[in-house]
Order: sequence, then structure tokens, then C-alpha cells
Amino acid sequence: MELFKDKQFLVFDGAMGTMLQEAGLEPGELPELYNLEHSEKIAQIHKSYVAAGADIVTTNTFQANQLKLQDCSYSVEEVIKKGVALAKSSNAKWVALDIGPIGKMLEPLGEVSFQQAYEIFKRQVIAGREAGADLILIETISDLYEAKAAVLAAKENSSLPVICTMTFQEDGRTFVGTDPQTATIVLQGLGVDCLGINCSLGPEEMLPLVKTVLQYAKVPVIVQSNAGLPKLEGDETVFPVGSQEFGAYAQELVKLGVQLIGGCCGTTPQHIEEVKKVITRAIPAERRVKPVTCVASATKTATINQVAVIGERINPTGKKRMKEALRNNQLDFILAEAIDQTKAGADILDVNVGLPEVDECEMLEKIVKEIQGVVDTPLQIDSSNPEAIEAAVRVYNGKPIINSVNGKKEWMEKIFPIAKKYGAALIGLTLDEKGIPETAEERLAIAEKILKGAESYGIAKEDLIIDCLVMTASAQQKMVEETIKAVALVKRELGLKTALGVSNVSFGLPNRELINRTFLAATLGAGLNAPIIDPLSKEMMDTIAAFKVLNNQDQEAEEFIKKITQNISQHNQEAKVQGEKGLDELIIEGRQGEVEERVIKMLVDHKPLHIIDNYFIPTLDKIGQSYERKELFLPQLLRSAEAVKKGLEVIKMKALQDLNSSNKEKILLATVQGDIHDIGKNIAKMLLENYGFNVIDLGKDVPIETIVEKAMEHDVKLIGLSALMTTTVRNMEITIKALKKKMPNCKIMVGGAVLTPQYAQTIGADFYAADGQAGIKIAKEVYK
Ligand code: THG
Repeated sequence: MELFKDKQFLVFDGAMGTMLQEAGLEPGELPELYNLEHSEKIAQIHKSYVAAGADIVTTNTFQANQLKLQDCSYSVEEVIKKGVALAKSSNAKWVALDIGPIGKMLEPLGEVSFQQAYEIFKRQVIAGREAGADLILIETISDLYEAKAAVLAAKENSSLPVICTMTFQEDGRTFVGTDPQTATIVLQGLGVDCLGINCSLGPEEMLPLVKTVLQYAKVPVIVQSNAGLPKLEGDETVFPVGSQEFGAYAQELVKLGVQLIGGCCGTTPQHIEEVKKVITRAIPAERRVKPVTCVASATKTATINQVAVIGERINPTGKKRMKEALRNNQLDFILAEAIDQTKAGADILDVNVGLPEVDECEMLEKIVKEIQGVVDTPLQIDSSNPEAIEAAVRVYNGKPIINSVNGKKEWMEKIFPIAKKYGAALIGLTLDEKGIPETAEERLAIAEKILKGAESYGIAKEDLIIDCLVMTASAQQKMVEETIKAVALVKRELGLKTALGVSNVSFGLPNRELINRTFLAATLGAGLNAPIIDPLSKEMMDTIAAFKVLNNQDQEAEEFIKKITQNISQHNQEAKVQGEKGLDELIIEGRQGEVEERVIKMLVDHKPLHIIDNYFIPTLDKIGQSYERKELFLPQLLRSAEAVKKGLEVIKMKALQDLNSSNKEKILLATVQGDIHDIGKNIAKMLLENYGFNVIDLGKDVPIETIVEKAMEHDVKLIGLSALMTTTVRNMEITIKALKKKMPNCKIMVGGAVLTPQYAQTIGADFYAADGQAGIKIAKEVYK
């Protein structure tokens, strides 16, 4: 980054928001409007940070996007233009255009598409560039997908340096489940000039996360922590870490190798002054980043170090059923393959949808998005169409592998730029204009050519994986040995990781599995890292497990022993239930279509309530507990919730048929504004409807005025409000106040994971409903 030409360290400024609150910003006021309405205050804060020693000041434009500004009289361009001008007026050396999250969730968690998010960021980037910002700071991002949209928007619409920092919770993950290693791997791949962590945590809590970032980041690392974890003292939020202590932490960060330090919420010019003192006398830390071959989804990084399994099953070649699914757009079948392979232990999934009659660009993009909705296994994009590859890699939330490039000049010129731009790892096939060479030495030469080419495009060596190509033993018996030799050569001579499509070897022979696994063992012995195989083949997976023991990769054979015992118990279980999955399993795995089908079947013999009480609720409880234990993350939670929703819809249809729904007691339900988690509300609704109540469901993220308006319109006696997040419980309180003002006789019950009976009382609710059953009791009470 230009900025580092003559400087090892850079000091950023501290908080803007909390400083503005001190200066009179009211809750609910948009700080960005101060650029135009109280510009002197903004200029003053910038100046105080420059005086404290900040090299870079950050514009007051965190929320200056078209969503947040839609109801006010200033355009994104006006707010940003003034914001940059005010920052420049401080005479800071550099001005960073600040870009925060858009404030709405992206698909599949929310409703904003990746492209829409990109467009929103693009407008900010262009406005900032035209106003003369020196660099772009994308910060306080929880959703890696949003970070990707923002970084692409920044890089495609400006040539300014880009810094991106994400925000982690105390459990070490972002709100949507990304860990610091994954964030670092993916952002780095996208070509940011500097990355790191900001907000939410204090310096103490950030230290372990910063260490992880430093372990993988080849670019300079930035840390902007809060002045400690905020505490509530009376009515006031207090940040406990004072400037001296903040300086001491800065010292520690510098020692670890952090090069850019500033502050987030609760920090002041005094904090920055202490940071400046530390930096002025700091000695650059020596930092050695070990190159590792990694791929990642949004919540999981797979390291290809010794052996990682790539699942081959999402590929129409030789598979009638898969071809049919692709032609008829039966995504559920394809998604089931993703789930099955993941459960069988695949580390990475190859995705190939190439069929002459299928629009590959569209299908590959779609299926990649859909697969990411059901599994967290990193993906390998397999196509011979560069446009389809780019379309899929662009919308992929993570760092994928591209399968593949080869030694042909034309091919390298097409694929390398895509891999470089999106930070994908890359499989290189050892063939070129002259075809597949016979000997191992010739294949090594092509591998070397591909490596040189990749490096000339700035692709890191560790991101290239070489496939020495498997021939069939039936037709080209002599060449099998050359493949094994080539794997060993590529490893020894070039130090590159290797992949092979193992099952090619057995075409045309009987007992293919035996041939496959014998070949697999031989190639693993030669140093193969990434076998592309069918993970549902127990023989193959067991061979790999055994190899890991022999290769000293599985310490004390722990995994192997676990696997063997699992095999035995699985075998017994299967004998019992004949392989049919329970409804609970289908929900946990997020198999929406199958949940629907199963519920339809179950309704023949069971009452709707029986299914809800004995399947939906206990399973959701179980999932909730796993979520709390961090065994699964928000995307999985939501996808199980979606599956339950599908099941509930089926039940609702049935309930509507069964009940005469005309003259019932009305209950209004809504998930409050700002909250998009409505699964609890949906269950409550089902239960209430089953007990004969007429439920008016306003949905999720419902504005306060809408709730009041609808409650009055229907003249309801009972209203149920739900909120899952601590941040939206506040809106619940405001909603209750508004309702009580207009409808003093109406009763309000509240529910949601973070609520307690005491808290429900504090915010003015009449009842606290711990779950749907409690809601029924309350409803019966109110309407008795
Ligand atoms: N190298 C790289 N990528 C590859 C290959 C490779 N991708 C595709 C292929 N080869 C590996 N993947 C598959 C996918 C499907 C099948 C084989 C390899 C397949 N197998 C059975 C068959 O051959 O009839 C069908 C199995 C079934 O009935 O389900 O179709 O070499 N980089």
C-alpha cells in the first residue's frame, strides 16, 4: 500500500459516534446528517484527533448509504462529499472514506441480494472517490458476504487502497459465524491492502483474535478496538478502558506485529494520543506468515495440508439421476448430495453442472448459492466455461477452488485473472496444446509452466494445486505408474500441493472400488493431498482414515478409532430403522422439501399438534442449544428454521381445512422492527391457530406504526410481540409504549430468547410467554 512507502506504522483516529453523543447527538439521530447540519462539530472532532497524532482520519460517513438516507433530504453524494471535505479540513495526512454495513441482512439470511449490496456500496465508493478520499475503510462488518460485496465495489470502482475490518463477538466469531482465520483468508484473497478487526470488543478480548489474523495475513494488520466492553451504569453506557491502559494494549499489539492502530466506540483523542506515543518509539516486529493452502466457506476454512477429501458427486457425468435433476431444476436432489457428502466427511465439494442443454452460467451461480445455504463445506467450482466459473466465483461467499486451468496458453490467460481477482485457489491440469504427456517428467514441466504463469499474475504459489491426471488402467495401463511418479515429482521439485480424480482409473474394469482404493493408497503414498472421490464410498474413506494413521497425521489414531466405532454403531442403527431419517434429522439438516413431504405423510396418522409438540419444538430446542454451544451458526439455525416453516405451512393448510376459522377470538402477532428472526413467532402462531384462535400475523421486522395501526383496525384484545436479539428488544419496548398509548385496554404478551419475565415487566408487557404453550395459556386467560 502506498501509505506504507515510508512508514511502518500508522495511527488511525478514534471514535466518532460516541464523541458525537457527548456533543449532543440524540438516540435515533443519524450522525451523518451532522456533516451538513452541525459541520463545525464534525470538523472539531477530526481536528482533535489530528492534534492527538492521528495520521489518518475517518470520514463521518459510516451509514451514508442509500438505505439509511432514504427518508432524509440529503443524497448519499451530498453527505459523503461534505464528509470528505470536513475530514480534509483537519489537515490530516490521509482521509479514509468510511463505509459501514448497509444495515440489512443479505441473502440467504435476509432479503438484500449480493448485487443490490454491491450497488449500494458502489455509489458510496464513487462519491468518496470523487470527493477526494485517499483510501477506503470498510468496517464493522459481521457478514463476510457483505464484506465481499463492499470490497469488490471498492476495487472495481476506484483505484484507492482498501482496508477492511470485521467485527467479532466475545465467542470469537462474527454475528453470522465467521471466524478470524476465515475472514483473513477470504478478504486477503479479494485483494484488500490491509485487514483486521474493529468494534464490539475491547483490546483485551481482541488479542487472541488478532493473533489468529496475524498468523494468516500477508498484508498489514489493523486493530481498532473499543475502549473496553461497554457497561451500563444507571442510564449511561460507560467504556471502562482509559487512555493509559489503551496505550499499554497498543504496545502489546505492536509487539505482535500490528501496524495500524486506532480506536472504535468509547475512544477519545486522549486514547489516540497514547497510541501515538507508543507508535513513535515502536520497533517493527518481525512477522513470518507461513503459506498455507486454504479454501473457505463463510464459516469454515479447510486447510489442504496433508490430505483433504474433495467430494465428486455433484457432477452429471455418468449419473442419470443427477442429469435429470439438472434438467428439471430439482435442486433438492442436488442439495441432498451436498449434505450427504458433507456428513460422510468430505472436506471440500466439487460442483459441476455442465450439461449441453443447461445454461451453465445461470445454473452454476444458482446452485453454488443454494449449496451454501445448506452446508458450510467449502466449494470447488468445476467447469470448462470461464464465464460460468467467474459468475459462480463472484457470488461465492468464501474462498473457492477453481477446477481448473491447464497448461494451454489461451486457457491460462482466461483463468488466471479470475483466480487472482477473487482470490480463488486453483487446480492446474498437466496438459497443454500437445495433449497429456506420457511421462512424469513432461507433466512436471507443464506443472512448472502453470506455476510460472500463475506467479506472473500474482497468484500465490500455495494457491496452486496440481492435478497430474489419472488415465484408465484398462486402456492406458502403463500411464498409471507415470501419474503416481508425477505426483511425487511435483511435490518434490515444485513443493506444490496435488489433486487427482481418483476414480477415473477404474473405468472399464470390474470391482472398480477395489481398483480405486488400491490406486488411492498408492497415490497417497506418493504425496497426494486432495483426492477427488466419492465420499459415500466407505472403502475409500476408510482407506484415507487408515492412511492418516500411517502417515502420522491422525495423532494416536484418535480419528481412526472414532470412525471405526462409529461405523459399528451406525451399522446397528441402520439395521433398526432401515435407513429412514427421522423428521428431526431432516430439520437439523435443513432439508426443506423432505420435511414438507414427511409432514404430509405424518398428518395421515398424527394430529398437527402432536407433530409440533413432539418433533418441531424439541428439535428446535436441540438446535437452539447447539447454537448456544457454538456447534452450529446462524446460517444453519436459519436453514433449520426454514425447514420447520415449510412443515408448518403444510400443517397450516391442514388446520385451515379442519377448522371453521370465521368467528374466533383474534390475536395479533408480530416480530418487532429490526428483527428478522420469526421462527418463535411462527410456532406460537401455529399453536394458537390449532387452539382455535384467529391469528393476524404481521410478519417480521414490522414497523411500530404498522403494529399500532393494525391492532386498532382489528380491535384486538391480545397482541404477541417477539424479538430474538438484544438489540431489538429496545424496539419491543417502544412498540409496547405506542400500543398502550392508543389502546390502553389491550393486553400484550412478549417472547424471545433474550427476554426474561423480569425484563418483560420492565418494558411494560402484561405477560411473558416462555414458549408457544405459554402463549396458549395466556390467550385462554385473556379470552376466558
Ligand atoms: N481431475 C479434476 N477434476 C475432475 C476429475 C479429474 N472432475 C471430474 C472427475 N475427474 C472427477 N469426478 C467424478 C465425478 C463423477 C464420476 C467420476 C468422477 C462418476 N463416477 C461413476 C461412473 O464413472 O460411472 C458413476 C458413479 C455413480 O453411479 O454414482 O460418474 O480427474 N481436477
